[in-house]
Amino acid sequence: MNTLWGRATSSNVMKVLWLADELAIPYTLREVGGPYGGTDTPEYRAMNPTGLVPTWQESNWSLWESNAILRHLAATHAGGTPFWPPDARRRAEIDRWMDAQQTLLTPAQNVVFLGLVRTAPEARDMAAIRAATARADAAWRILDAQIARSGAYVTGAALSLADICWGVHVHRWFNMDVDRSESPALRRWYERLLALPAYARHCARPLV
Ligand SMILES: N[C@@H](CCC(=O)N[C@@H](CS)C(=O)NCC(=O)O)C(=O)O
Repeated sequence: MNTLWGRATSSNVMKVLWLADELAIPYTLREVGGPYGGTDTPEYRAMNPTGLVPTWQESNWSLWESNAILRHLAATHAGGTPFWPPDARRRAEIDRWMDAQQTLLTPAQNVVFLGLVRTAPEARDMAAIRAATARADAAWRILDAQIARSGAYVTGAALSLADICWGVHVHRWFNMDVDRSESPALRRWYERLLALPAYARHCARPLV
């Protein structure tokens, strides 16, 4: 039996919820992290020494880092191939955008999201939030240009793991009160994602 350890309000957990839904992978959700706690126990740290979520567990084997979990699930379940095709160049292009979500987007967007959504107004560092908004906007402009070139999805005509990695964040981006550049291709892509039942279920939630 599979167990997903995490909380549904986490963007990195949303990635796994979304893909598991697309591929009809069965699992039990064990709520840990954030207000649930439970990530400081020796048992949890033995599975995931970072103490973060998500962790994916298959009987006596477990895996952490959300993007590694996505690759593992796509590689081991029916229907996963279009999300992470075996062709080396196609796979590298998807991996590149997955890495860019972690290294380019998230360090900036996290400051904005945590500052505006999870920090009381009187405690906000607005200078830091404004600077991070500019960096996040630059990352989204890069993706906007990419989607304008590639067509429907991040790396082409088909939904892939790259869309999952950036897609969990675009709902937050369009629903925070921030200065955003015009990004028509990004907006059309977001609307395309909203039409996917698994995205609507797990990712298009009120921001908390
Ligand atoms: N690079 C890691 C980052 C994991 C991470 O930062 N998770 C956040 C939630 S999105 C977390 O665990 N926060 C503390 C908590 O929820 O207790 C991944 O992609 O899995």
